[in-house]
Amino acid sequence: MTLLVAITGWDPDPWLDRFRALLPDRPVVFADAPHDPTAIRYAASWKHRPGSLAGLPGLEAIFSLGAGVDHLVGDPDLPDVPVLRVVDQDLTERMSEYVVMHCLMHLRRGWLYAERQQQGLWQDERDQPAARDIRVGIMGLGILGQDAARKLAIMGFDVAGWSRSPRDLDGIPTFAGESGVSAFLSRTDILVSLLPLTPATRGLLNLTLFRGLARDGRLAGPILINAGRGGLQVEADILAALDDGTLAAATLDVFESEPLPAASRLWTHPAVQVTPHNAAMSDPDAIASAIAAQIRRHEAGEPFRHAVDLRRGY
Ligand code: NDP
Ligand code: OXD
Repeated sequence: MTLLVAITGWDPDPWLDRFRALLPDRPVVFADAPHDPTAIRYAASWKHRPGSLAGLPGLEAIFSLGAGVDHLVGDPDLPDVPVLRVVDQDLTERMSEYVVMHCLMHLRRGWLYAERQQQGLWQDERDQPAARDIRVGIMGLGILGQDAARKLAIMGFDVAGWSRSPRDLDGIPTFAGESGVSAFLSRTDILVSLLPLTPATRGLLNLTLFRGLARDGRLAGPILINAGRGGLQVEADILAALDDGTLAAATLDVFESEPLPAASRLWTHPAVQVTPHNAAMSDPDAIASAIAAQIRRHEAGEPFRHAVDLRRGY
């Protein structure tokens, strides 16, 4: 009944501690430590080494430690067992905090005033649109996109959303698929990406798409916020769009290559805010509890929740 914890890029110790406390009736082993592959029933992964979950004959399920599962789907040797993703209130609320905060920072020119304070400058901007004047478009209306949309609407933003299949969100206009994308973009001043990375979404945030954003808004120009995945964006296109005015600013939490390379111009571009892929961190307390509950439910004969559709990629 052993749980294998396969993590790279994060400190595994808090995860091992939480799982051991929550599942005291079974061994919990770190993938890089010696262990008996035949004893493993469950694996909990964050960017496990590709191939390292193969050769576990008793494996019954793989749990992602994050909401995104591209790190799992990308492993060509992933065993054919259910893959379960994180759906957790703690993570969802963290993402909505990030999205609302950055929309408000752009609306209220938070970075401009921080800069002016550094210069000892008492100077305000007379043109101050309200949230209701700003159209926010959310790409991805899943667990995270829906929560962010509702919270932005509470703040007064004029919110709409876009997804693969049609979604019905109380009072929030929605658009779907390729046929809905241009109408969605043309009513968007701040574009928020909360999409998963799949073959269909890779490179979607590119110059052609940015050119479809609204040009008649109350901000200095369209703004991009990407907290989905770095593979969604074409960074050379973001820089080109910022340089030629197609975009006025960008907040980026995720990057084509992470950590963002020191040589990237995104670090120093005056219109870019960089955060280190922490828009919604996976809290070991919250996520390990949710996974332990899934294991107990499964062992009581109940179905797993939040299974990933591997063909769809999310
Ligand atoms: P969900 O699976 O709940 O939702 C995904 C949404 O994206 C759905 O609305 C889906 O459409 C839509 N979508 C998928 N493919 C397409 C497509 N080709 N065209 C249009 N819409 C598409 O995911 P979550 O909301 O839980 O998470 C979203 C992503 O956020 C994660 O995959 C991860 O990459 C990222 N993330 C980032 C974090 C960070 O710290 N930066 C933290 C956590 C997650 P439909 O509704 O039709 O299925
Ligand atoms: C996630 C992430 O997918 O942290 O949860 O990016």
